[in-house]
Amino acid sequence: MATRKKNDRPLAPGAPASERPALSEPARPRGPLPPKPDQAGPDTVTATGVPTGVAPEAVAQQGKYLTTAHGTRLRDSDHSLRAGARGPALLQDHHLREKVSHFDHERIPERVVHARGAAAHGTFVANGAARNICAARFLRRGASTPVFVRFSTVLGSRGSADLARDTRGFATRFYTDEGNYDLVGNNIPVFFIQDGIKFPDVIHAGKPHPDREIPQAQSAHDTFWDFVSLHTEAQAHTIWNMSDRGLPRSFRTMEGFGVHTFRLANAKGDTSLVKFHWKPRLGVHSVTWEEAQLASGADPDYHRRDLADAIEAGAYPQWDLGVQVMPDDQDGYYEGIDLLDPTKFVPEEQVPVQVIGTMTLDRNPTNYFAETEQVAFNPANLVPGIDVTNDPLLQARLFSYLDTQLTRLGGPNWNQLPINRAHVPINDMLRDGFHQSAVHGGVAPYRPNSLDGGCPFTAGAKDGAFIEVPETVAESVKERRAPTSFDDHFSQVSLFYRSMTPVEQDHIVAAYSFELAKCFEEPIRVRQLAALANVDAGLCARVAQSLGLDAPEATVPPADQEVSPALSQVGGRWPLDGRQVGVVIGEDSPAKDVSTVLAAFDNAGVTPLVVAAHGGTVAQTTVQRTFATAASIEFDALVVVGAPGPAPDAQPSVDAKAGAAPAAPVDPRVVKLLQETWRHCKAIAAVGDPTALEVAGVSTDAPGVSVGTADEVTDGVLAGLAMHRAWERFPAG
Ligand code: HDE
Repeated sequence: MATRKKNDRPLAPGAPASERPALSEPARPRGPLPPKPDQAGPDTVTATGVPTGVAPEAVAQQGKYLTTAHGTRLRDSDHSLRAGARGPALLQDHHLREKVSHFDHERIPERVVHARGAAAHGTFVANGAARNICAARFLRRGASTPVFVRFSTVLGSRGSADLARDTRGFATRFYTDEGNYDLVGNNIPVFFIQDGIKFPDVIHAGKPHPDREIPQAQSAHDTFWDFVSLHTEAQAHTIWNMSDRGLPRSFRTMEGFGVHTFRLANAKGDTSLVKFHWKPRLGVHSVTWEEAQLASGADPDYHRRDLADAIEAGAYPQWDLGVQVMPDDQDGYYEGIDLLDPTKFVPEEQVPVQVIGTMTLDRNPTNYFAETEQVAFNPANLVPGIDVTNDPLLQARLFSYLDTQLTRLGGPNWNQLPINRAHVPINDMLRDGFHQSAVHGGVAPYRPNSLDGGCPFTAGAKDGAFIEVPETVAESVKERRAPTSFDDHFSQVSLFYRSMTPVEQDHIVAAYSFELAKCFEEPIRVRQLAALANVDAGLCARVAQSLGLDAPEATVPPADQEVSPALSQVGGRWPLDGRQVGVVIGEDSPAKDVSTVLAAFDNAGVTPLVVAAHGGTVAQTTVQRTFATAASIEFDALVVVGAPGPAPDAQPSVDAKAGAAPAAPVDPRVVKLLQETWRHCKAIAAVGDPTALEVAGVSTDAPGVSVGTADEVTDGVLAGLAMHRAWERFPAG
């Protein structure tokens, strides 16, 4: 119960106003209240990385004795309490009921989109380049801010495969000293729709068919293409999905984009409009469609494993955060591009990306559920200096992310979960609700109040308050209408296709051909071809030919012929950190050559994985993969040292005496590894004996293939890895 202050007087019913206590609020803030439990930092080091004084084992449940949820030590957790060893279980068994009942409720609803994801902790360090345009303190030169990043696919369920052709989420939380800032972006800079009211439509169309719930995690089906061919503003995003961007090699090799235009304000209140970009230090790389399909079977956790393994190996992925800065004349256009239309991007040749800081991910989550699953991002989590614009897609997101957590995380207090807590004191007046873990002090969670000394007080600009940028709202007519500039659905789609290299265009043609061939309804294929005719006549003709349909004529005037080379991801030489090379050896492989190859890769920061016929030791080397467990998709290059030999269990055929062919000279599983590596245009090498390559049909003088001494071939492989793929070989039969 509240303690009354000395000068408080109970108000007599009907007392004249002159006798009532003064109603004015206290005018000055008093010192801070003692911290409430929910204001303390997260209980575990995993959410903050900062010691909290709470022993980790106290919350990690790694203490000495097993207890019930209420702390009573247990003697037995393996047998239920029964009426005799062979008798019925007793209702009295509290531990049985507690254990099974808790298990029954272990699952929470998965995210309605972006259900499948993987995450990591890290740090963002600002270089100060944003000082003239943004007042946010975490962008000051040298400021170091803890971050948590979750990458995801969009369409698939939580248990779906990582390498589905899809957009990837790239959501970053900055735990700044002004509160949480969430940059909830994607690996594609444009979106399917221009207005958030269409989001349920595009997602319903992309998710599995409602009758049989197939197909899982993919867009190659009728409802998706039905929608995007009818709602042609979706073509902007769809072509990125059909390009190599839909199949990242790794989360570490993806760009990230804020998508919308945001408004930055500096300390003087001057504003500018920006697009956010994350640029991976390792470059942007993808896998081929065949690899994606193989990975979906052989290793559905391909991206999740890659991220965790790289961090564990010390190959910490890094991204530079950059901004394209446009003047804010409050009409939202820049040289003919509508910056409020999220289906449009600003070519980097037109407005260069300026780097404002670098993010390093260096710590894997301790517990997937507590951190990766329970993290709840929200584009409305902004800090002073960063504000939203009137992009109608962003405006709807400002509502959706808070709303969805009420169901997914079971109530309004999800922001108290360790991974969601800001690393600053929280002084809200939100109270009660499911799973309230704070024990709030005070008696006056309302404003104005006098009983808690008027606390908490509102802050002014000088105290670091978030103040919306004053913006003149140009149109004041209440209406459901898009501006006419939103009607251009094709010009940038054409620009994107034209800017691709020939091999990237081949991939796009193949992707449309595959996806549309998976559609049952011919009118949908025909309608999508009509959309492609407005993108590029050549693209349309090639897809039409593959489908066995006629290519229609364009219905919109042709776009201009400019290109944006920055859109292509082919070319350049890139760091090798965390790349993996398969090293196939046999009993007769010279141990010296094997150790030379392994040492060279180790020194280059590349992880060699030794593959042999059986586990244990072969050629004095520890084996990491056998012919049965190795899959080409986990290697960025393949080296065969000496002759790997025939299958170890290959027996002479019973017909051998009758003159049948002898056992194959190279194990067929090695041949398959080589053939796939060849088709996927990865570097291949043989130390000494090239027999295995020849048996597999690998042309030894093709780009990206080297045969020679251990030193020669490792140089060749490292050069091939730096270029990612020898695309000259594509398509390789
Ligand atoms: Fe999201 N989106 N979204 N989205 N989104 C969610 O929030 C939504 C959009 C993005 O790793 C949900 O907590 C609406 C654009 C990412 O936890 C939900 C609209 C972009 C993630 C939601 C959009 C995104 C989400 C599902 C149209 C790129 C995963 C669970 C107005 C800029 C975050 C959740 C994570 C997640 C709604 C459009 C990115 C339902 C209504 C555009 C990366 O609130």
